[in-house]
Amino acid sequence: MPKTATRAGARHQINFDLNTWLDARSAATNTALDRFLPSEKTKPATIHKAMRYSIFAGGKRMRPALTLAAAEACGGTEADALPLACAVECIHTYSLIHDDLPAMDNDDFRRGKPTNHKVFGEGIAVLAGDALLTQAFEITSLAKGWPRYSHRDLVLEVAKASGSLQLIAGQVADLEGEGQKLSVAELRYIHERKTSALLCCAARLGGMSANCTPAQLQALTDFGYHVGLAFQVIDDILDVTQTSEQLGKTAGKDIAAQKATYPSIVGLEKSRKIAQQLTAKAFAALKPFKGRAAALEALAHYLLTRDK
Ligand code: GRG
Repeated sequence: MPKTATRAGARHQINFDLNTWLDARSAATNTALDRFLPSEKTKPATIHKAMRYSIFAGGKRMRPALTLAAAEACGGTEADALPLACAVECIHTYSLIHDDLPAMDNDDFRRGKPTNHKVFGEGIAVLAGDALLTQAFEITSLAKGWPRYSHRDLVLEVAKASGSLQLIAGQVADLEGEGQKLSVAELRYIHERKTSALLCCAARLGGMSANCTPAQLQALTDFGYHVGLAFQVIDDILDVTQTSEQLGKTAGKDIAAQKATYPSIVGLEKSRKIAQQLTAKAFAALKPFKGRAAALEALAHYLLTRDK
């Protein structure tokens, strides 16, 4: 992991050991998820096996990391942020299971393993996704409420990001855009909803778990929005530059499905520039934290330079 990152165009020394930080946060997230999800033996065992199969298939845990890093930046604790980090990961994993179904992207591999429906069949995969979505709300209800952020606020935050105006809207536009020539503005509409909404929600929930100030919440919103957009531009780039083995999912899917992407509309070089510009805006959003957002900075840099 490089320890320097570009902040708003200038070389900026971060001196932050993200690998060690991420290993510890991923381990804490996995332990908490293991506690929140019913065991594989709980009846009906098939559905709990299917939920756990995808949750523990080896995702990068970037959304929980954003929640925990945002909580740290606002002076919060890991214990208070963990339920919300797990809730976001449940929503994310549900969306991947459904996205991989034959009725959607029809993918055989995810997180380096056969997709949920390949192992458990389509019916159980649909239900495993549904159950993880529902589980996310149960976990959210178990998080601590605060003077500034009640349980109602937390539930609303998760519901809005995953509902028909955000995550689902992005997926609808993505499906309807297949085979169409889209403008950059139309592509950004998809990215804002399909990807950025949940990353932004992850960062905001971290702040909310720390009873952050309205100014801090606004900074996390700006940060999450731009990091989320950069994340999807990089995802589009990796789809054409990496192998399926490296990605743990089928590479080259966007071209095969005739999906509009940044590389297909503006080319690879310009796409890389756009991802850098978006990341610079994310760094700029962290100004109010005055150096207390080292983990968030390191994460934004990692998301820009990742190779899988
Ligand atoms: C309701 C039927 C139904 C389906 C919902 C909302 C939805 C389907 C799908 C979401 C769309 C989607 C998959 C967006 C892409 C976001 C993205 C780039 C995901 C990959 O995230 P990573 O790289 O994955 O963080 P890991 O596996 O590392 O967690």
